[in-house]
Amino acid sequence: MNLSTTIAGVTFPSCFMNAAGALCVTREELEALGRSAAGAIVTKSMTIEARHGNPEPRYYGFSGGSINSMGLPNLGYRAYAELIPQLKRFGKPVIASVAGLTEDDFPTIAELINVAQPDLIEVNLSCPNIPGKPQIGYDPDASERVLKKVRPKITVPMGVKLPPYFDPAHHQVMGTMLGRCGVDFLNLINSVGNGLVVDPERETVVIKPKGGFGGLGGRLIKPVALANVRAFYKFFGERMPIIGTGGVIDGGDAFEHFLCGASAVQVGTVLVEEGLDAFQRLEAELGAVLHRKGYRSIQDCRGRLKEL
Ligand code: ERO
Repeated sequence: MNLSTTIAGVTFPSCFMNAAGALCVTREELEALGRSAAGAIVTKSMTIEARHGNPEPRYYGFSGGSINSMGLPNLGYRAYAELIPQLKRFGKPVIASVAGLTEDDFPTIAELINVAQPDLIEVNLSCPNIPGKPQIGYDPDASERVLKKVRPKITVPMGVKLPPYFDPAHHQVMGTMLGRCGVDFLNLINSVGNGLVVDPERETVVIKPKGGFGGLGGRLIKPVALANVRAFYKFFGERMPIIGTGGVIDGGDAFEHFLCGASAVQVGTVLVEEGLDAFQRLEAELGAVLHRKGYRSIQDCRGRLKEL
């Protein structure tokens, strides 16, 4: 089965890739992604300075998914700028995920990273885990300022990783704003921010930072992710490629993302829990679903969700 896909003119050999944050901080992890069956190498969101991140424990997996408050551990943008040309030798697209602790960090990082020529740059406006820093993606004016500063600094396609929205009014406001900023693709969604998981036996929270509050991922967020993919797909139609992220545990979950309008999917929790072998399993499972349903490619089923 042909599981290749295209995002903003860039061809991916497989529609499955890691979500920024999952097994993609160090050189070793990024090279392992290069050798794996993943369709791309996505870097951890990078800041100006290298960061150790928040105190541990900061990730917790449970039956419903995961909660994390990693706090942006990363090597710093200069290190990723040096690594990217080497990562491109694996022959699959490299997506550089750019974050920042201030609005001005974003264009600074994007400009140098662009020199390294990743295939695409993803602007992460949705980190939920920096104490005292609200998610930029929940402020349309701040989001517009950042995107308009980044756009002229880069020559590769620019995408935006957004937090989940829970009201159609917010999809409209953000969609209208994104249409003014030269955005080439969307990644929907980042983790569902500031959830709380409780261990009732120990009567404790399960992660240390921020009193136990953290971003939720995995199985339990799939309906929220699908709703955001669908809402933005309906807003933009075919002209805005979407990477669906959230709740992809098996090939059937990926198929649901494609029906809602995604062109590719990213996996976070399942990758952390299962390791890189997850990619081959997901590809086999999706191939079987598409074959059983008579589709020959992802493009064949993309956006075809029926309403009642
Ligand atoms: O804590 C983090 O490093 C982090 N966790 C997430 O779930 N999403 C993020 O975007 C992120 C950091 C940018």
